[in-house]
Amino acid sequence: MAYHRQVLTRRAFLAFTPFAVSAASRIPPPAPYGAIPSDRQLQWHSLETTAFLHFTVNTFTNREWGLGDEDPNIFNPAKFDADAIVAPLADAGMRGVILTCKHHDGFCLWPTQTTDHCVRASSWRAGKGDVVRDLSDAARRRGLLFGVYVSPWDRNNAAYGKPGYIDVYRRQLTELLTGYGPIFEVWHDGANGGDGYYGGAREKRTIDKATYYDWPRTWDMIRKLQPGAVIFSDVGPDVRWVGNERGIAGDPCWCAYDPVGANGGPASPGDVRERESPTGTRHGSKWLPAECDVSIRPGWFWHEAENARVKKPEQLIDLYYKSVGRGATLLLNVPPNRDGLLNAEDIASLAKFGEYRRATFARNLLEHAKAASPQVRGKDRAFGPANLLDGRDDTFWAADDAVLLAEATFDLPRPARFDIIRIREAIRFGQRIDAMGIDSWNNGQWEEIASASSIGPRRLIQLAKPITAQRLRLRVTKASASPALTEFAVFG
Ligand code: FUL
Repeated sequence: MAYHRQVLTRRAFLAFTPFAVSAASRIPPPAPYGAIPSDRQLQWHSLETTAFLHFTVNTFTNREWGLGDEDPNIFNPAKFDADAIVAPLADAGMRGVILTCKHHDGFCLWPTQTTDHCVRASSWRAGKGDVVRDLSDAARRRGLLFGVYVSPWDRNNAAYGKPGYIDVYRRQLTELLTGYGPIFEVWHDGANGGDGYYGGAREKRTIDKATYYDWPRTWDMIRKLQPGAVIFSDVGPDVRWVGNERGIAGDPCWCAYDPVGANGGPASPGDVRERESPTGTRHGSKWLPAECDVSIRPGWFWHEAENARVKKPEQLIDLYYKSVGRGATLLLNVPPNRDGLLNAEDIASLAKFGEYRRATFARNLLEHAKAASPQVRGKDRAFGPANLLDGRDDTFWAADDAVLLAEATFDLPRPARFDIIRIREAIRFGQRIDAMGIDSWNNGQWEEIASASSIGPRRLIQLAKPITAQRLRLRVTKASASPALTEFAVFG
């Protein structure tokens, strides 16, 4: 519910703010440049970090990809507790959680009507359990959004590779999108086709990735059932895979992207020229921002042998800067174990990661600075640089249409010591800035302390060492349209 309310608020805001600004100032906001985000994408950008839960029969067989011939009875997480799984994720600052409702093995974590290969056939809770129900409820109780991973590839289903399976897949999606409240993201994996059990056939089935799934119809169906949900795949249509499973975005990382198939033809989920996914397409035609999926462990599923190889808090922090800090979203996988709980090692890392984020980003040290700029749109305070410091994302500093290079200065009452800089563009007007620099006033002159290319929804810059400054300057050094920025912040 909360999610829909937020979407509506955002929509109302998008509809009215430009008029409100222009009525007050008689100066309209800038016209959008190039591709722009939809409401659902704007909402998704604001999440920053979300969690992935890989959980299925593999957790019990110690595999990464199940064959599809597993006995449902092996799925028996005796101490499964959805609230206990969600709590450490929420404490770490995760704003949503995506569950592998069905992985490639085809085992469904909810009592689906489409197959017997599901929790109903397992001895867990005498066949009455529903992992999707418990986790979606627990997520909402903690204020997290809920999303679904539903593998297109199904190594259990006898119809996989034949036309009939597409109907099964759509019915599975329909059950998940109509029975579990608001869904914020639908995740389509790119791994498609190969060896499997396939109802006992035990053979290799290859599909034509471009045509088999008829993706446009499935996406249409998702739009109708959950209009607020973003759809993820190698090619979107809302969120793109970043091109690696290490959690690292490109630098630059542009929000626009025009995917091309591996062989230069049309792209589809599972068939994309991966080398372009990390950076996107600078002047691409679609707003298709990157999501960085990565596991806290070497594998996606829980394996006893990997308990000692859980990423340390410092590694998670580093990944945060290399994903969220480059304008992407971090989707961090934390797999439940055979008890149906998170492991102590994973919880410990998450806790420190959360503490770091809360402590570091608590307060913009520039909050009381005096901001000035010679380039203010229509010389109107409604577009002045003070908007960069007010902690709101509906106000912004903007220049006149013909002005591509702009600068703003910030004078603090007292020197501040900081080592992190955060900048955000007002992305509802598109990604306009190509490069910028940040200077500090030092011994009577400006000295560049940082620079960056793509900004988009967010750019975080870590300085090599903390600096102390009382006067700072932000310079847009290259732009494709007059700059519009919503935040400039420093943290120590
Ligand atoms: C991959 C899958 O094959 C992995 O098992 C995992 O689910 C990962 C997130 O996507 O393509």
